[in-house]
Amino acid sequence: MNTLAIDIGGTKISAALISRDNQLTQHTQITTPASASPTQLYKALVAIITPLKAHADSVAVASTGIICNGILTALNPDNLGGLRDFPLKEILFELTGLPCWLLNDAQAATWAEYNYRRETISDMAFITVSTGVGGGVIQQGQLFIGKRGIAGHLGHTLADPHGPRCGCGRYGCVEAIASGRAIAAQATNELAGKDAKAIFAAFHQGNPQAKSIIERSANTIANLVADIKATTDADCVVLGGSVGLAKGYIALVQAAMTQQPLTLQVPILSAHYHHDAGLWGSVFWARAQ
Ligand code: ADP
Ligand code: BMX
Ligand code: ZN
Repeated sequence: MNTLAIDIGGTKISAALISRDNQLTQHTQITTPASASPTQLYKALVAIITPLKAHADSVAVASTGIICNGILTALNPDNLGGLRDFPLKEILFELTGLPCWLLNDAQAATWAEYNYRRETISDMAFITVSTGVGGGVIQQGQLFIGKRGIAGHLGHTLADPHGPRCGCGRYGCVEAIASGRAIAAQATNELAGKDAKAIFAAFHQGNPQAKSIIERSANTIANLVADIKATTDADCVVLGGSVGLAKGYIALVQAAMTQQPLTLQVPILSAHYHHDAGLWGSVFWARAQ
């Protein structure tokens, strides 16, 4: 039998079946509803779960937002239509009748990436640069979740007190400068209205504005990595998410890292599970419970 793994992000919802012997099949993906109202999210979950549920005996979910006691609340409501107190676990059980395990998306991806490296490291952090900027921290082999599920929300640490307002209500969060949404929001003139993917394409064609926005994002992430090193003495920091995995991005973060004091430098690696780190992590987490 399989676990039905679901990853709910601010841009896309993906799902797959993952068997006991780690075969991933039936990978599907839909766009996260723009408003993500409770009704819209419910409909999206029905659409993604219905074709797969008959082949599963459990459900593992990685979701953007704060997950506490199976309830989902956005920290940055701009990224998920202002969802509050969405009873995700209850709804999944209602839709499948199967046991369900839930984790924040970046915490789940952190758990997957740690498990891949657990023979050689004990302390690491993961950063997803995606719709938002998510994170997770492992110390001595333990994933930090926190009593309220907030631990590791690294995207809402301060990058620039004079920076733009973040959807969480704070000014100058890492997420408000470095995320895919923030990259798009900074674009003007010939790049106005383009998404982060298109801005990366312009960057690779030599567009100076795209270069400056993407370098600002990468510099901000490099500063965050140095903060993580100073706080946790991590053995490495792993990057994921569609911006984090975009061609050339990690090299920019690594280059910015060389400007940091040597003691605060740390190896920056690309996610082994690529775009599926959340799916794998949620399943590994469910098995470990
Ligand atoms: P989610 O946040 O739903 O997990 P992603 O990790 O795909 O989804 O992140 C979505 C963000 O990544 C969007 O801002 C999108 O424009 C950007 N993006 C998607 N594909 C690429 C790409 N190939 N290169 C750069 N940015 C990308
Ligand atoms: C936001 C926050 C985090 C999430 C991160 C990455 C919400 C809805 N999400 O900081 O919980 O881990 O984005 O999420 O408040 P993604 O949607 O970019 O994958
Ligand atoms: Zn914030």
